[in-house]
Amino acid sequence: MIHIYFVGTAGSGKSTLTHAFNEWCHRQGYDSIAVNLDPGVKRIPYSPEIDVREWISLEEVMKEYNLGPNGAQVVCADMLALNVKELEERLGEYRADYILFDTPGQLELFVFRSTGKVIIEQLGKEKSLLAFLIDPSLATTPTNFASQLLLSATTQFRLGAPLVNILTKIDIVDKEALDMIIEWGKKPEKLQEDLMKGSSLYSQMSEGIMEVIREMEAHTALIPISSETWEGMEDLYAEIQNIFYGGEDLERR
Ligand SMILES: Nc1nc2c(ncn2[C@@H]2O[C@H](COP(=O)(O)OP(=O)(O)O)[C@@H](O)[C@H]2O)c(=O)[nH]1
Ligand SMILES: [Mg+2]
Repeated sequence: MIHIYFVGTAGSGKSTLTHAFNEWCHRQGYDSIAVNLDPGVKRIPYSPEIDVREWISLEEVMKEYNLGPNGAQVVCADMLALNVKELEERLGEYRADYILFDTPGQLELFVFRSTGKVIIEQLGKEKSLLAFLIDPSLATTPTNFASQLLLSATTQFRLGAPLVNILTKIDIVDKEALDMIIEWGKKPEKLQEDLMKGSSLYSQMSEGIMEVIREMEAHTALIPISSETWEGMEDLYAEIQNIFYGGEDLERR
C-alpha cells in the first residue's frame, strides 16, 4: 500500500490531479482510492472514497467558534490532526494498493501546521510519497521556478518523505514556455545561468538558493502532467514504481 500526498499552492491542480490519476489507475486496472483531506473545500470535481468532511465541517466550526472562513480553516486543519485515528479507521476498510490524498487548498495548512506531519507519520512515513505540484503560471521566470523548487524543498524538509515534482496543466502552457521550464528542471546549471542574468544584486543569494536546491535534491525528476489530456500519468506511475520498487512494477511481482 502506497500513500501519495498531492501537495502544492492553492489552485495548482491537486484536486483535479487526484481525481485524474485515480481514474487513470482504474483504467489501467490498478487498485487505487482517493481521499479528500480538505475540510474547507466547497466542491470537489469527484467523489472520493473517503472524505474528511464526513466528520469535520468548516461551516460548523465557523458557527461554533464564531470564526471567518480563514480562521476556521486553521481550526479545521488542527482538528484533522487530532482526528487522525478516525482517518486511520476509515482507511482500514480498504485494501487498495494506492491511496491518493488530496490535501487542503492552502499549502501552509498541510505543510507548516502540524497536520501534514501528524497524518503522514501516523499512517506510515515509509510508504509515503509527496507529489509536489508546480503550477506553470508560477514557473515561467527563473526566479519563479526556483522559488517553487524552494517551496518544494521546504515541503520535503518539513514532512520528511520522498518527493517528486510535478508540473501541472501542461495542456494550457505554450510550447516555448513549457520547453524552457522542462529544461530548467533537467539542468540546474541552465537554471542558475538564467537566474544570474537577472539583477546582480541578488546573484550571491541566487547561488546560495541553487546550492540549497541541489543539496536537498529538490531537483529530482520534474514530471510534466495534464489532468485534462492525461499526458504524463504513465510517467508519474513509473516514477512511483521506481521510488518504491526500484523500477520493478508492483503488478508484475
Ligand atoms: N487545463 C487544465 N486545467 C487544470 C488542470 N488541472 C487543474 N486545472 C484547473 O485548475 C483549477 C484549479 O484546480 P484544482 O484541482 O481545484 O486546484 P487545487 O486548489 O490545487 O486543488 C481548476 O479550475 C482546474 O479545472 C489541467 O491539467 N489542465
Ligand atoms: Mg483542491
